[in-house]
Amino acid sequence: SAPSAGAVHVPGWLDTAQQRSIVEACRAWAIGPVPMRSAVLPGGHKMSVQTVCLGWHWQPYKYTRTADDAGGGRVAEVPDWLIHLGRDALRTAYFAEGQAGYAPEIFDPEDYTPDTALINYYADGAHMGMHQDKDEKSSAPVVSLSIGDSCIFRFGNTQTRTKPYTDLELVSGDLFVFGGPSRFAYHGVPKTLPGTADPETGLPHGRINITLRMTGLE
Ligand code: MD3
Ligand code: FE
Repeated sequence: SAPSAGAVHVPGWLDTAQQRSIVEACRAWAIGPVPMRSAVLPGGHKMSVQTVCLGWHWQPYKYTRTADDAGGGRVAEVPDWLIHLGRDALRTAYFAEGQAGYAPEIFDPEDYTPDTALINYYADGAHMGMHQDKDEKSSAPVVSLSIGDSCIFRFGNTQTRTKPYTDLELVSGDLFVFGGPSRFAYHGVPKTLPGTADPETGLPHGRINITLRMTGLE
């Protein structure tokens, strides 16, 4: 379905086996070369979400090659299989026949080479406030994959962090693509729904969200 131009939700896009292998990869990335951590905002607030990055290291509000706020190491590369999964996500979201979000003008999947992936882990009680993703120097779509506990995802507008917004549930296996005008919309995760994860994915507790992005940096 398409709540706004360029935003396409594909429920249940990843099957259980795919989710299980992604969870396994995330468990390895969470350990190193740069360990998963809660980023600290410039005002001193420590985010409740924990993040590990691939390709580029995100810290509020910039991308660096080395994790100078987390030990100084260099983050792991984005693996080819994840880049290919991102292209496949765009093909599904924008090009699939009969797809409500059909919008081939937004971005050609064959040109999609995400150079960073942010892996967010939500333990029970973690949330993410309303924000825009503006640290990338590219308007290429963001691909979002959800695994584990369901969450309430709040999708807003490009002007303010307040209403109007739409709350929807993201479930394990869901794909969401944010391109075109939706790319710079405010969004957040007011809460997860603990106890809703299927242990068959390898993540019995908590929620993982992976976003693939093109930073436009070199
Ligand atoms: C809409 N993550 O990492 S994913 C983030 O579930 C982030 O962890 C949330 O917001 C999460 O920055 C939401 C959905 C999402 C991701 C990026 C977007 C929605 C977006 C960028 C632009 C517009
Ligand atoms: Fe975001």
